[in-house]
Amino acid sequence: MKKLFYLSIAALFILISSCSVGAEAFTEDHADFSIVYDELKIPLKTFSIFVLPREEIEVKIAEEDRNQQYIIELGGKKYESGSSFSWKAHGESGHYPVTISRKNASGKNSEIKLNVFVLHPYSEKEGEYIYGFKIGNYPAAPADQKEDYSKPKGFLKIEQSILDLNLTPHFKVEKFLTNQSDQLPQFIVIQESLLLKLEYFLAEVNKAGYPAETFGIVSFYRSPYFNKKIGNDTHYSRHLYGDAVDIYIDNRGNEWMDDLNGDGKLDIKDADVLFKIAKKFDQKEKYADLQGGLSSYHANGVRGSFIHIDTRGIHVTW
Ligand SMILES: [Ca+2]
Ligand SMILES: [Ca+2]
Repeated sequence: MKKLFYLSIAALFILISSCSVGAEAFTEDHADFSIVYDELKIPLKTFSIFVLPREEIEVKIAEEDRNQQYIIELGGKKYESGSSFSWKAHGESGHYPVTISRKNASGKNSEIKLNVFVLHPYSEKEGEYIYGFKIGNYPAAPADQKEDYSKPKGFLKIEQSILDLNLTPHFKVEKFLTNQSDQLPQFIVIQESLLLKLEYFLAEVNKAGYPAETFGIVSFYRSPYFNKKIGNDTHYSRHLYGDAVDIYIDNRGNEWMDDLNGDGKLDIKDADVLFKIAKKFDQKEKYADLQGGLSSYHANGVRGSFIHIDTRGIHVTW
């Protein structure tokens, strides 16, 4: 009887410790295959893409994973292929979930959930507004960088119903709200490359010994109107184009950068911890396509220190 008692105590202990470990440990949440969309290779079990109404979408299976068949489930129908899937996006703006899974596989890593968001095309903007939300005016693109600085193709509408939705394993829609307004809906610009960089960088930060389940976000999308309003006089901030984000680590949940370097002070040295990891990140061959701008910023009266990262294509620091 006594033995049974000790056994159950031991079992309980194992149960409790495995639960707490499970709750804290960061997992990359990669599937056991990758898809390729718009030249981005995506291994994440949850990802999101942003397209125009009726746009042709092509999702490929990564070359090294084409040794078997895959099933895509979209619009209530299933299709099978060993290499790629093409379809036409819905004509109406909204959220259209798709799943891609390995055929005859049932493991929890054998499926990728792909959120297809059909954007509101830029042409729906009337004057400085889109459906009552102020955007302002995008500047004409500089002649030498037409592609990177052309007007966004469309806007993602953020409504209450999608706030809790995961765009990627560690970032929900609510993370990308803009400070421009505390009302919904909001309209933002968002790029897939930035989502991928956020997930890969979060994984690298964890590997570097700074555990975090997600990042706090100071600022993601800024409309030209809002960017000007908060005092930025640059017309070409990457924040206007949806591929820049200002981030910090906030495991304490007080919306302020944590004391990452453990010196008892909350200042730019904590942001510099992330800066160093981000610099190494941009130099890795594996992440060459996700390189971008990088800078750390001092805390001020209303927010803690943070770093800016983006995916402009070249590594530049300031
Ligand atoms: Ca904090
Ligand atoms: Ca510190």
